[in-house]
Amino acid sequence: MLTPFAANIELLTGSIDLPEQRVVSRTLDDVNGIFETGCHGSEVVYEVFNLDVPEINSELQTCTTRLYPGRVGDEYYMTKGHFHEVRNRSEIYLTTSGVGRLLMATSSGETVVHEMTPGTMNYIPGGWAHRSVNVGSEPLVFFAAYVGDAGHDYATIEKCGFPVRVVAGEDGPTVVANPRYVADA
Ligand code: M6P
Ligand code: ZN
Repeated sequence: MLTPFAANIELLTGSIDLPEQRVVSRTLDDVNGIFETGCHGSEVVYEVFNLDVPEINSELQTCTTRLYPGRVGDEYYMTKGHFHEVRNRSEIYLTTSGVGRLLMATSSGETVVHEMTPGTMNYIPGGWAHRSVNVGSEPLVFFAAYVGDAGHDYATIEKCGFPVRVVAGEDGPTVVANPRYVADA
């Protein structure tokens, strides 16, 4: 049985005050291929601060994400995006700083896009891939909690892409169809 724990999260940055965290940092080199245009370099696009617990379905994994502002071509910085390996596992996000869009898609291509602003709680049901996009000029920071054994399936998104992209349009962030998307057969 786990011992209860508590953490203090800095809402503007997503920093967590516990030493036991596992930090994942993704650079432009790491995310090359997710944008229409290729991207290279050591600039950090986002960081994830994970408080790991056993990967079982009776526990909840929690983490914060700090997604920096920036663009590759006309697309805003975004996360790689994933399905859960155990497809029916759900997740919730709570945005604490910045402005973003949460892209969600099923394997057949049904798509839902929701806003992320401080105070927004997004519920991601099982079966929906998810990717977050920073459409603002400050870091987009959000807290996430998901079922312990969910796992991350990145391969399906790498193969199929997402049905939509978010690009900087004349009137601001615009959701457009991704012509290169293929539904997961
Ligand atoms: C959220 C959660 C994490 C995820 C992170 C970055 O915090 O969904 O599980 O790792 O976003 O997204 P990705 O793993 O797709 O790069
Ligand atoms: Zn997830």
